[in-house]
Amino acid sequence: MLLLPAAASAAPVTVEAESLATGSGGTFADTGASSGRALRIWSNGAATGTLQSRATRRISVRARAESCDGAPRMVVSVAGKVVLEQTVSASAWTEYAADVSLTDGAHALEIRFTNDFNRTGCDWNLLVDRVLATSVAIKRPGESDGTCNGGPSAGTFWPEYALGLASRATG
Ligand SMILES: [Ca+2]
Ligand SMILES: [Ca+2]
Repeated sequence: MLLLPAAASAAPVTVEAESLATGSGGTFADTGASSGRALRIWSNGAATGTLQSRATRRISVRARAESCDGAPRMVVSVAGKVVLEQTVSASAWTEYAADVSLTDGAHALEIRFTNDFNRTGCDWNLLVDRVLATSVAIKRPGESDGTCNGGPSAGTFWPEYALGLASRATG
């Protein structure tokens, strides 16, 4: 009998923000962005599309802000459920991520800008490059992969393993 490990990884899935549909923004060229373009959401509203999930366990959104006296708020939903709610204060491209657990297949993806602010010389806009869905949630260093090799259950801290990782990392 052949024992296969549980599906732990699949190729990451990328959704370019500039491919999303929105009535509240527009795309622009950016040499620092994935695929050379990004989406500027300039007023309150959503950009929507489809995420093809393959064992998705983590969503990472690459975003940045045009801001002053505060910062735009980004709300990311998958299949109608909020998975990430984040103030985007960085003016350089930054990853904002959250652990999720999605069933395989197509899910509605929505990125919403909720707090536009505009006065003379100051306008908040939410800039989004892409959404990356990966299959393995990022573990903190030292967390066990599970009870094989005599370790504790998955997710608990295992100092000996962490020390082994650290010594191997510096060796
Ligand atoms: Ca604006
Ligand atoms: Ca892009």
